[in-house]
Amino acid sequence: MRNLIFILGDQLSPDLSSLRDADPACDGILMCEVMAEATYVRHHKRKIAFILSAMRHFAEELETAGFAVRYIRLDDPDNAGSFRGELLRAVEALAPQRVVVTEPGEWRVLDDMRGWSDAARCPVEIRPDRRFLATHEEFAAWAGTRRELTMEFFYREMRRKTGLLMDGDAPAGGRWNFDAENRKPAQQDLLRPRRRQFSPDAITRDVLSLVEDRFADHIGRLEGFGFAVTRADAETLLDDFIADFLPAFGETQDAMLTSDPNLNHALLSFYINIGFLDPLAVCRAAERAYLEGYAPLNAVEGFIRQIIGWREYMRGIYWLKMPDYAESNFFEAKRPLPDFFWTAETDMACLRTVIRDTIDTAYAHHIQRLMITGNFALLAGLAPHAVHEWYLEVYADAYEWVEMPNVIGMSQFADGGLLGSKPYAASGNYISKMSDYCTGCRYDVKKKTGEGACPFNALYWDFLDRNRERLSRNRRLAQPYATWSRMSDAQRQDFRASARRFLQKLDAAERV
Ligand code: FAD
Ligand code: DLZ
Ligand code: SF4
Repeated sequence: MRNLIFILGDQLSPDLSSLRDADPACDGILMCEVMAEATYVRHHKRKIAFILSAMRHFAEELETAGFAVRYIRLDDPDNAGSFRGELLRAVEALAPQRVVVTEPGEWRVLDDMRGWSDAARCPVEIRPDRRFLATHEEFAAWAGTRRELTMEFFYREMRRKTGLLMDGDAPAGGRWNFDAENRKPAQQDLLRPRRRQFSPDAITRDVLSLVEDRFADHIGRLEGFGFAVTRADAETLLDDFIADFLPAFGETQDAMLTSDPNLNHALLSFYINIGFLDPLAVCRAAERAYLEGYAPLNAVEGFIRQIIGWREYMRGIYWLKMPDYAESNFFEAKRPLPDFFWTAETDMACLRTVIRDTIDTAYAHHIQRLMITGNFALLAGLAPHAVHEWYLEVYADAYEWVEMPNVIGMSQFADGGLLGSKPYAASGNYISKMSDYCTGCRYDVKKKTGEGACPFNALYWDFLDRNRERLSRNRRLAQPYATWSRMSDAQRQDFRASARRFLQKLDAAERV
């Protein structure tokens, strides 16, 4: 054998760099299902089932293309349990001239991978992942020239680089960013099309029973599993999104509704991150909808910005700052996550709804992740590393390169503002404005303190008060700090006492 090409579970793309010059006549493929990857955090059952089924279908695709695939299943009695162990077994069995692999999406895997060549006594070529627009070097060069790493400026570079939504050198419509038009609350829309679900085929059914059997104690439900597990089906979902949801994607991007957790979001991150959908092709499809007059500019620009802006930027930050980034803890927050993060058993309707949906579907949209669970974790002083592990565990689109900067940086401000200019901290008023959660809540969002008051209200002021040293010089927080200063001493004490009572209940594992 010439090359043994090792393909990881989130590298399911036929144009992957490790497959660039692959020749079925002399190269072989290695893919393996290993316990180490399913348990380094205790991933949601649905996430494990999705990845394993997608891997098995992709292996079939490669076999149809003529490749010999060494596919190791989780229940293979000789399974070594880890990437390294399976690589060593494969090298011993197949004696390739070299191993070729595309760089992984997580630092811990790359760190291990760097030792594979010595361990296997075989050259290992690690190729860059070309499924992103900016290379690590390009991102580092961009970052190196700036005092502040503002995403908006990076995004403009990516617009210029790709030509997406550009009229020559100028942005289409005369503005780079139409976000101001994308902050409306949502109304119930009974005509909103339903999401397509795929019935599990024989491969998926096998995987579902394997996961139920091996990971019964992991979070999540498998009933109703309807993910696409092939590239072709993921492309159908992209077509559905462009036709049915993109036109209205913009306006209600930040809104939340109890009865309609997805609104017009794409639900495509699973497929983009695993390699079924090419991010640039997704953006070109959205741009086409705009050029053909099918979707408005505010929607298409907002959508494209998430992918060539935020997604690329997050990856850039991750590789620029790892491994130290994982331990960032600007506020020195230490509190463990309350149990309700795994059970949804809380009286706070906003958290209960989002966590319940997360347990059921391994999905929540951006504002639910940022302004409900993330906001609560920030205000309640939960330890950012534990918060990061929870997000990595529960969402089916979560891989460290994208999850960690979103959690540690954007949501928890644990990097002290490298990534965001102010913490995404909000009181109940924001949640009440952008969602209908408060109408079904035991707490009263209008009540500031005392029995029955929305906990977010006191927690918000207490968070600002307790972190005054760290935050009061932040110009974007001047207004809330001025409001805090104008309050009477008694009012401030009331907020502090209310927050303290709530946090004591949390620490005592009482129901909140
Ligand atoms: P849409 O809202 O429809 O957006 C379209 C696409 O844009 C997404 O599919 C995704 O590819 C991209 N995108 C949007 N926002 C971001 C962002 N902030 N960073 C990177 N890409 C983005 N995204 C992940 O892919 N994996 C994660 O583990 C993850 N963890 C997150 C944790 C927190 C605390 C927060 C605040 C955000 C996180 N995100 C993560 C970003 C975002 O929430 C998801 O990408 C999005 O909800 C996926 O759903 P969608 O496909 O319906 O996205
Ligand atoms: C997340 C995951 C899981 C649960 N299982 C596997 C697996 O069995 N085999 C595999 O190749 N990949 C898996 N993955 C995805 C990897 O964790 C991912 O490829 C690395 O974290 C690098 O991003
Ligand atoms: Fe959440 Fe407060 Fe609204 Fe209840 S009242 S749903 S706790 S914001």
